[in-house]
Amino acid sequence: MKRILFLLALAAAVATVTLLAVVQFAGASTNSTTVRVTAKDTLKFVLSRKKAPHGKTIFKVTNVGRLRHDFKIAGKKTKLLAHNQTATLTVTLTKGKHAYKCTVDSHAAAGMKGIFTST
Ligand SMILES: [Cu+2]
Repeated sequence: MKRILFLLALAAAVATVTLLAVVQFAGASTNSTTVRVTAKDTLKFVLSRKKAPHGKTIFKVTNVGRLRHDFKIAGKKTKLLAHNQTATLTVTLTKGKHAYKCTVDSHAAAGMKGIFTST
C-alpha cells in the first residue's frame, strides 16, 4: 500500500513538473517583433520588414521629414511626430493583413500608407 502511495505521489510530481515546463514553453512563444518605420516627406513610409509572426508587434517610428507625421495601425496611432522624433507603438496583431497610414491631412491619399502582414 505504501508503495502504491509512493508511486502516486511520484506520478503527481512528474505531472506537475511537466505542466510547469509546458506553461514556460507557452510563455516563450509570446515573443514580439520590432519593426522600424521611417516616415519621409516624400509621403512614404519605409518599413524594416513588411511581415512578421502575428502577435505582439512593436513599431518604432521615426520621422526624418520636416513635415509632421504619425503612424496608425490596428486602431492605434503614435502621437504627431516632429522632425527626428521617434515614438514606439505596441500592438497585438492577428493573422492577416493590416493597413497602416499617416493620418495627417491627405498624406495617406498621397501614398503614406501600406499593408503589413502578420503570418
Ligand atoms: Cu504624414
